[in-house]
Order: sequence, then structure tokens, then C-alpha cells
Amino acid sequence: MKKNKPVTGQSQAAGTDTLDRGNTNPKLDSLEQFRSDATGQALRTNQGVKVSDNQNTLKVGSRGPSLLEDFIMREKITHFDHERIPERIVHARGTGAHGYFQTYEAHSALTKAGFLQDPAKVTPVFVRFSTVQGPRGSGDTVRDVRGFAVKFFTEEGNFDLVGNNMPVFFIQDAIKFPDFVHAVKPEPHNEIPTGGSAHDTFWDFVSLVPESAHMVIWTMSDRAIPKSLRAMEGFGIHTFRLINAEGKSSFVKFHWKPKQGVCSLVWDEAQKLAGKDTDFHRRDLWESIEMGDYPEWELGVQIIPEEDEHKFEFDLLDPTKLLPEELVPVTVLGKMVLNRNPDNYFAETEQVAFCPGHIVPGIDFSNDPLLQGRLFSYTDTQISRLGGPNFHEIPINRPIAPNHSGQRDAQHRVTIDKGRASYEPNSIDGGWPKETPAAAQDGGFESYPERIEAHKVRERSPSFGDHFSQARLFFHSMSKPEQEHIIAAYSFELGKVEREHIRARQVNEILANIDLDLAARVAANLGLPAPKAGTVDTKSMTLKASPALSQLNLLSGDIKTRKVAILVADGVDAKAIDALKAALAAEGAHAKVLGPTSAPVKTADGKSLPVDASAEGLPSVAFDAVWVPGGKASVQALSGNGVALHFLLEAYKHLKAIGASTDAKPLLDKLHLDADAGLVIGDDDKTRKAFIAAIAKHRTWDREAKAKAIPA
Ligand code: HDD
Repeated sequence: MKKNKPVTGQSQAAGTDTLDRGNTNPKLDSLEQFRSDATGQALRTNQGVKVSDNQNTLKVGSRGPSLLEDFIMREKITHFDHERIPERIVHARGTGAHGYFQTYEAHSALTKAGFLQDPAKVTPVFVRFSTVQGPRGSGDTVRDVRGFAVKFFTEEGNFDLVGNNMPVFFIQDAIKFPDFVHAVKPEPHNEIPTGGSAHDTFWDFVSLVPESAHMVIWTMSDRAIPKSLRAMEGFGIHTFRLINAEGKSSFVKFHWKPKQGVCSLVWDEAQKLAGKDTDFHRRDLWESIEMGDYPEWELGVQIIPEEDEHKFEFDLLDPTKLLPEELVPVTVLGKMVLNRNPDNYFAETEQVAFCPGHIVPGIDFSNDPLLQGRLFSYTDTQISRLGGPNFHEIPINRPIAPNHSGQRDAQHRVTIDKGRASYEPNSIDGGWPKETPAAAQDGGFESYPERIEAHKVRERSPSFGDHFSQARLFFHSMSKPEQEHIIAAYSFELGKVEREHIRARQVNEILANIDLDLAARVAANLGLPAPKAGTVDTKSMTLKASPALSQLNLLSGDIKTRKVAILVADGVDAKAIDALKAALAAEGAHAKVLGPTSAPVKTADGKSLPVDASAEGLPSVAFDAVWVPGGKASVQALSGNGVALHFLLEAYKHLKAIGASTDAKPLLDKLHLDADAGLVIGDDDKTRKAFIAAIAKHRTWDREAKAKAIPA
């Protein structure tokens, strides 16, 4: 019998991942029993039978029909046929990482939650970032909200903080969530567009639902096209309660503050990246962790004493409102570091199941009607997504705390429960497992005994009635470039809306109530008549601007982990490259040498210089900045190279830092790129310092008007 490939049955070292990713995470140690390493192992069926031929179906003769009795082929194909599970209804595209959380000090006055008491305690976490609208295979850089979900594996059980990178939400009541999601998802007749909100059903819904105005202006801002997942803030959005050992409750709003600073892509760059590197964000996160550039966030809370619940110009229970940091600053509690990539995307990132209802003693909910509905939805959705109620037994979801209950059976039950009593109270198994009184040491969970006296009604609180004053606060808190981006985003999105009455309604009934100038600019771009002042009688907030909302105030100030391209060709001055690389490395940035092809180039002194990639393979959108070193022959070659010229023009258009040795000035002249705050020319330390300072500024905003004239 002929075989295509010899089956040796011996260990296959090839393809073994030898990367040491550091296994310092206690949660990972608890996952160890579930990991499977096939190194040195024979290929077997799921029933453990060794396979001698994995190339050919069992047939009647080498040219004859296949036999039904081939249990090896049938098992393999059957398993394959069922490899996919339903993707998440929303937030289907995501990427995850392991890490840890550590509190800075004991926060016992605020909460009794164990993971917020001892700075020596390391709490494992698993984080999943996501986009909302697109399916699993959609682009990373589309205009969308980003999910920011964190599972804390605390010793008292799992705590899930299931938030977004924006501090408010589209709707006030969970009963509207299916309507909102149906509107934003691709249109039902042709499933277009994938990953974005620039279509009729979305704008139809939001223009009819003014409570969405605040969140929609956030999604039209640069926050909806983050530079990286590492450069995003995270928000718990709803008001929660923290409760201390004495039973004292405070309202809190959770925040994640990235150590990397907050910054975004520019729109043209985001669109190009969606095609050139669909995986831009997940690749950046993965590579940063592999390189040891561990992303870090601080967890903070805005604390509102219970007696101050009604002190604000908006209702703390309304999830379309944020609490300006100028009114209540964020108190930092501790830090989260992401330091390990998953071993297997499906087993970990796809199967992780978050739920805002997963809380631990010391944390409790507020009556925010959006949060209350979420408490039901997440567990419910996992039952169909993960195939039954035992999803808590999937390794990535298992708490590190013990979990014993009377819950039994159902699909895919893994635990082999001993004993006979699956009920409580019982006298057969000694009464175990037993309740733990809340007052005991490490007591059981107890809900905050809030007193409520009210009628049972279906109605929206009048205190939720103002939909525009915070959207206005947001717009007025933006810098000039950020405001221009918002105007451009509304114009782009509404420009894709086919029905004129929807465009007009958004402009006249929503935007005009936020800011008349904003509405007029968008109307002009859409060719609509100039809008009249808004008719809704909305009082403006006393606070006129919140600087904490503008990303221009949230940069890290350094260039750690930034990526710089160095464009080279034959004849390049190797010393100039070395000097730049050293200066960048000293600041924690990364440089990549890009040649006309992936082949090494010859330096001016005749040596061979390996390149990291070709400029075509790693386009300018993959970098934060670009440098052209000297060497007249190299510069001359680049001047005749369309890819290199486009690379520089595009970096300029995207307002990135550009640096060039004096030799390379003719190349910049050819492209009519003049020196500015972000474009520096020279060969000395001073020039390199100016280049580094320009990268730290992230973009050269003053260049934006001029850059618009550059072809996209
Ligand atoms: Fe949700 C997933 C965040 C309102 C129902 N949501 C999901 C994820 C995030 C959020 C980050 C992905 C979690 C992961 O990575 O697996 N959702 C939010 C935020 C909201 C919000 C910040 C408002 C403040 N969500 C919301 C409402 C409902 C849902 C009002 C339903 C009433 N969300 C779901 C869901 C998902 C989900 C259908 C889809 C997959 C999943 O839960 O596990 O249950």
C-alpha cells in the first residue's frame, strides 16, 4: 500500500514553540493541568488509539470507494465539522492577554474586597479587548467602540469588570439594547457594512433616540480609532458600589489609566490599516508582550459618598453621563500589567466568558437600568455560545477560589462531584457544602441592603431627561484638531447615509442641540440647509470644559515602545543608522531598517547590512515615525523609488515625526516637504533629540491643513 509520507511515530521537534514566555502567573499554574503538549507524543484518536496512517482514507483498493467503517476518518471529520462555535452577538472580534493586578495599599476604608487590601498579593487577570460591531474576522482599526473586559481571579471568586474605552453608553435602559444592536450591525439585506456604523439603520436609530447623542459624539471622536489597545483608557461606565467591612457603601465609577498614554490613529491611516493590516491592534499587543514591553494600566475610582448621590446636575444612575474628573478626581487603587500571551486563541480568548454580574464581597451594583439588564444577558448568552451552563468549568473561566455547590449535570460537565447530597440543607454528606454568614471572617456575599419604596412602573426617571449638555461639554472640551476630526467624522458617516431625511434629522434634531457651529459645518459638508438653533431646552452644565477628556492632555510624554522606520538603499551611511538606533534604544523605542527589498543592502563603506523588511512589506502606517539616513547613493536610489517616496509622503500626511540626515534633504525637497516642528533635518545629537521630542508629541497637528493637500 502506497503512502504519501512515511509515518515514523517518532518525536517531531520541528515547529515546537521554544519561546520562554515566563510562567510566573498563579492562574497559569492552575491552568497547567489542562495544557496539552504533543512534543514527543504519538498521533492518536480521541479515544487514545495510535494512528498509523493519517494520509489516506480506508478504501476498497487504492482507486476504490471509501468505507464507512473508517472510524479514524469519521472521527476526524466529525470533530472538524463542529470546530466553530457561535461568535459573540456583539464584541465578536477580540484579542486577549494574561497578566496580574496589584493594589498599591489597603483600601479597607472603601471596600472589604480582598484583592484591594494587600500590596503583596498578586491577583491574576485575563483581559479581552474587542470591537463591537464587526464579526470575528473584521478589521481592527474601524471606527468603533472598543471593549475592555477584565476578569480578576481573586481568592474570593471571580470579579469581571466588563467595560469599554468610552465612559458612557448609547442607551439608558437595557430593553433598548437589541434595538440598538440591530441598528448598528450590518444591514440585514446585504450584510454591509462590516465593522462600521456609516449606514442608514444606525443613523436612523440614533437620530430618533436623542439619549444616544453623547455616546455618538464619542464614537465620532478620535477615541473610536485608538492608536493601539495599549493606548486606551478603560471605563466601568455604570456607577457601582464599594462596601467596607462596617457595611458603609460608597458609589464609585471605575477607570483604567494607561501608563502608555492615550492617543489615536488619524482617519486616513485607520482606513488604510484596515486593509493593509487587519490585525494591527492584536499584532501590536501580542508583539509588545513578546518583546517584554508589558502594557500597564492603573485602576482608579471616582468616589461619591452615598450622601452626595443627588449632588450633581445629572443622575449617577444614567449610563449616558460621565462624572467629570474636574468634579471628582480619580483615586488610583493599584496597577494591572499584561505580561503573557495566551497559548491558544480558541481555548482562552474565544472561550472566556465575562459577566458584569460576577462580583465579590465588597463590590455591589447600583440601580442603573442598563447595568441591571446586563446582569441577566451575559450568562444567558454564554449558554448558547458555549453550549450549556457549565462554561464556568472551561479552564480559562475557572475561579482560583474553590467552588462547591449543589449545581449538577448538564452538557459537558467536567467535575466529578463526590457524595450523594446535591441539595442544601442535607444530613447525608455532613451538611456540606454549607453557607458562610456574611459577618464571619471571609464571610459570604451579602447584597447592600438598600432601602427602596416605590411603585412598580415602566418609566424613565425624569432625572435622565437631559441628553445634550454632556455631549456639548465633550465637544467644547476638545482641542481644535479634535473638534475638526469630529466634524469630519459626522460628515463622512452621514455622507454614507442614503436617505436625506435621516441626515437632516441628525443635523437638525441632534447636532443643533449639541452645538450650532458643529451642526452648521456638518450640514454644509452634506449640502443641507443651514440648521436653526436647537429647540430642546437643555441647560448647559456649570462646568464648561473638562480638560481630562481631551487626548492631547493624556500623552505619556515619552517615546517608549514607539516604532521608527529607517529607510535605506545601497550606499547608506551605516554610522548614521547606529547613532539613531542608539538614541532611540536609550528612550525605549524600537527601530526597523527597511530596504527596497528584503535583501541586505550595501553600506557606503562596502559592508552588507541586513534589513528588517522591505518598505513595501511594512508600510508607513505600521510606524510612528520615519528617518532617512545619509549616504548620497542611498538617497539618490530612494529618490527614484516610488514605494519610498510614498512612504515619506504618507508619514507626512499622517502628521508623523520625520527626520533626515542633511544628505537626504534633496529627497524631502523633491516631495516639497518643508521642515516644521515634526520634520527635522541634521546629523547631530540636537537633531536626534528634536526628532525624539516630535515622536513624543505623537502628531504634528500644525501640519494638518497643509497635509490635507497631499494625495491620499
Ligand atoms: Fe455588553 C459582550 C461591554 C451593554 C449584552 N459587552 C460585551 C463585551 C463587552 C461589553 C466589553 C465583550 C466581553 C468579552 O470580551 O467577551 N456591554 C458592554 C458595556 C455596556 C454593555 C460597557 C454598557 C455600559 N451588553 C450591554 C447591554 C446588554 C449587553 C445593555 C444586554 C442587555 N454584551 C452583551 C452580550 C455579550 C456582550 C450579548 C455578547 C457576548 C457576551 O456578552 O459574552 O451578552
